[in-house]
Amino acid sequence: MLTVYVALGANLASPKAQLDQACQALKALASDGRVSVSPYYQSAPMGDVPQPDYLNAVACFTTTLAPLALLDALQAIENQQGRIRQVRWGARTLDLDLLLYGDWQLDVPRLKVPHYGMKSRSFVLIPLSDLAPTLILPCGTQLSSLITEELKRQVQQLGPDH
Ligand code: A4P
Ligand code: MG
Repeated sequence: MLTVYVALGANLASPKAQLDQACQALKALASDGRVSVSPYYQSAPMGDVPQPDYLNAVACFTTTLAPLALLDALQAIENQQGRIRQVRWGARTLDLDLLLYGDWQLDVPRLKVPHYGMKSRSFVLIPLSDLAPTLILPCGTQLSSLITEELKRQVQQLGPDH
């Protein structure tokens, strides 16, 4: 049984409802049915594709699923919530990226963990550090060493009444 971290992102079709629904769905993948979820953060879209702002969060749970079985389960949740893959980095109802699978480092055609973009993305690092402020990444980097004031300025935490 391993602890895993999953990044959630949505910018279409009521993003907050999409994240709420995904957090419920993730409970089915957790060994004890429990999922810890960070606050939700709004940010401007990364990349050159014109699209609405994103809502992002990070979820953490323990699981007995093997890495590819977990990826299959995450993609099934994306599909259930109406994800259509059109443009890479384009708008989506729900994106679930596997950030960390225990302290594994894995690079196979369908799955690379740690997730390739996680060390530079404010909308991943800030919610991840809310959940696990003392986390050390599989490469040995302390998560806290990656959190800068500039990164914090790029995301806006959603209040509890949203
Ligand atoms: N794949 C490999 N490793 C992983 C992993 N660790 N987790 C493969 C999940 N999937 C992984 O992903 C393409 C393929 O990556 C999968 O089939 C899987 O086998 P995808 O979700 O179909 O495509 P994508 O999401 O368009 O590509 P990608 O590279 O995941 O996009 P990103 O990097 O997630 O970027 N701006 C803000 N503010 N917030 C965002 O969340 N997201 C994106 C998408 C762009 N701009 C954003 C945000
Ligand atoms: Mg993705």
